[in-house]
Amino acid sequence: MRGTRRQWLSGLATAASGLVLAACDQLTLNPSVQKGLARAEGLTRRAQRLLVDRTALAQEFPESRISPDFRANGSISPGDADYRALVDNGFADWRLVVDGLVERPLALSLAELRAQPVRTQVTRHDCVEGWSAIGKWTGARLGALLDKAGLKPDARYVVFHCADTLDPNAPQGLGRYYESIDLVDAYHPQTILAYDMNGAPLPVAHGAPVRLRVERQLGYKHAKYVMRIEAVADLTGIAGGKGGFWEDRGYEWYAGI
Ligand SMILES: Nc1nc2c(c(=O)[nH]1)N[C@H]1C(S)=C(S)[C@@H](COP(=O)(O)O)O[C@H]1N2
Ligand SMILES: [Mo]
Repeated sequence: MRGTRRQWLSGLATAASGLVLAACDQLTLNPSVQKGLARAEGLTRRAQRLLVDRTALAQEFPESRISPDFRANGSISPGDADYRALVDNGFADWRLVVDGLVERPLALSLAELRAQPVRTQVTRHDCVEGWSAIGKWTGARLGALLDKAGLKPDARYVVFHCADTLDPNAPQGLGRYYESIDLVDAYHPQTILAYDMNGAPLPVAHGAPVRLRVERQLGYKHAKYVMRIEAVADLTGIAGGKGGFWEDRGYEWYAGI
């Protein structure tokens, strides 16, 4: 046989790839394989759509649409002694703690928080109880704050620990409000720690000095009176283990709208 080893090798490769192609053709002609492929493709498309939807922006409105009466719900005047002391001092002693699975834990004063990357948005709040209201929110972008603290690789959720005891009859540690979101929502551009509402400092009824806005989810996810943001790998060890005050009482953890 004439020809170089290289030619022989490339001929072999061509023959082999032809075989692979033929095998693939036969496989893709097989109806049950076709069905399987179609299913896999459908799954991929659904998964992709979910992802796309989760990073999409929530609708924003012109200021003319701001509700003249934005209802306050859940805790509206926490009686917790620690919180009352903060209110009495105009929140001068308040510090937002960012800790857990982070490289550089933070403890920011309100002035320091106001100096962080900011976003303003006019959005609609939807409560599961069936009411909605539109408000203008200004606050620190959560993603930028988490980058400042430096998430460790095993961090998967952020937990918001609040100042208010919503259920005083619950056993020790289970009556405080808290919430959690995953990193997709934490880094969503509209996820902010709001300190201003409708152009004025956030009132106590709406969560002073800082409340979460996580615009792709229902009202109960929007933790008010945020004291501490904890990065965690899983939620099972916190309070009732379901990731939030209402979740521990049966609500869905992911409350997408
Ligand atoms: N800390 C805390 N956050 C909370 C609540 C609460 O009782 N305590 N209630 C939730 C619910 S059910 C809703 S609808 C909104 C109400 O926010 P608003 O008072 O600004 O209307 O806050 C959410 N965040
Ligand atoms: Mo709500």
